[in-house]
Amino acid sequence: SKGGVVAAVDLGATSGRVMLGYVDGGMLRLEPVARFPNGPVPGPDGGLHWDFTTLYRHILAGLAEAVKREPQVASVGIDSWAVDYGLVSGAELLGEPFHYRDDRTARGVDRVHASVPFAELYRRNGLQFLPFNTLYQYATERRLTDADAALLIPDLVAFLLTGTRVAERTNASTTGLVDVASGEWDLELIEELGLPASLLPPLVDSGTSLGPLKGEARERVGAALDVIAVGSHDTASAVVAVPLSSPNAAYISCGTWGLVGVELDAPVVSDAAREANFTNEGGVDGRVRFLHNVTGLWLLSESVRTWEAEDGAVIDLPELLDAAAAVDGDAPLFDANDPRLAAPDDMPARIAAVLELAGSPVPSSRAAFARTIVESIAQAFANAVATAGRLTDREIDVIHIVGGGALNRLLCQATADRSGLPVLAGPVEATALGNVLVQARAHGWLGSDATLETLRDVVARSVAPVRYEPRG
Ligand code: LFR
Repeated sequence: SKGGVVAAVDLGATSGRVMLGYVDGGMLRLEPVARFPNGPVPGPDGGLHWDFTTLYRHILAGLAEAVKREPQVASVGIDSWAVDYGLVSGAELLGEPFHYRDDRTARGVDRVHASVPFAELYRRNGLQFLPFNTLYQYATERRLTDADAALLIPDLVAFLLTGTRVAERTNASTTGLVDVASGEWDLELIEELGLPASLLPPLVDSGTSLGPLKGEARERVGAALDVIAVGSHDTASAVVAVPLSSPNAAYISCGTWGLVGVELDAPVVSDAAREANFTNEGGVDGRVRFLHNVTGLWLLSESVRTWEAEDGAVIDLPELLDAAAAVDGDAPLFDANDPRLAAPDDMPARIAAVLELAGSPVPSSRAAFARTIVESIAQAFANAVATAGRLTDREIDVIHIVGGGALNRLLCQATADRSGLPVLAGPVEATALGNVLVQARAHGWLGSDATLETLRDVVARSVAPVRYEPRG
């Protein structure tokens, strides 16, 4: 049967990777090629930015290594976290992109809501309120008039590689400027907000070829690889690779964030959905990712980062989680989505302050602290699953956890226990798998009429999930 090999670039908030994906006989296998760190960096303006220049260098080096290992590689797809963008003028990037955790967004929220109230925005763009949604960032952006395009991170990478300027639809849906009903730029809204529509490139669906690598990129990588638009929002690619085992399954894509929800054919923008802060993000093939952002492993990774700085030594995470699992008694809980925990640095102190203010005991050991974090995330997951079921009139009967969180056994078991539902954990690399599968389909390797269900069958055949039963 048909098959081949493609490359996937997957950029997360704490690390990026380049992988090779082998598709053959309806099976799929990933091979890691390069992994590099990522995170917020202070800029000369005092703001929080991404070091995109370094990320891009890693991407080129990773792709060069992929081509060296596998000269037959047919194409590359790029996905990343959502909402953030780079401004370009001609071929030049105008400064390092802002990080969505930069606090300028608060000003943007006030400005946007002063011209278009949130309830109206929700009816039009279907997005849950997150202070960093791109439209709020644009409202504070000083350099818009210097630019001739605003490109979301994966589109920016694709542009630097190929010279093609597009906005891939799944990620564009997170800007807040796409009409949730039509899937097109909401030109009226863009005008009401005083934003230049000319900065926004044409929307394309995943599966679209953006052309071959050009110029310096082609030289550095050593091949004229074709770039194919995938579900360029990492969460959209992850949802492609959830091996949904029931029509009433919920999913949690768990990394830095825990994206908790269900897949729908049509958006739900009811008052109840708005009040529960559920989003209608664009999925691959026009599906709707009806979900809620829960602050996920960010709480743990930021705590670990603080402790490592205190110790001047690396912490073994599996060991810490084993110790956390062994802690006796009820762990005190806090609201994982507390906005006071959104910014980087001093996470243990800030969680302790939140617990104290609520009159809860503050865990005295790191193990007990980790336990409290994981149980609080699991409780927020269980609540969001229940809400997703209520808002869509579904009797949720199983939860799939994909992404790095699927490796966290304490979190998976706690989610099963707190929701009363079985948890199926895996695949861990769902995002890269979804990226690869959309490319494989574009090459015709999965048959001429492959649907998302066909793609999920490939995942189900290739990766066996780990099952966690709820304990009474
Ligand atoms: C996950 C994710 C979420 C998005 C957040 C910020 O990596 O893409 O879906 O809300 O990051 O971009």
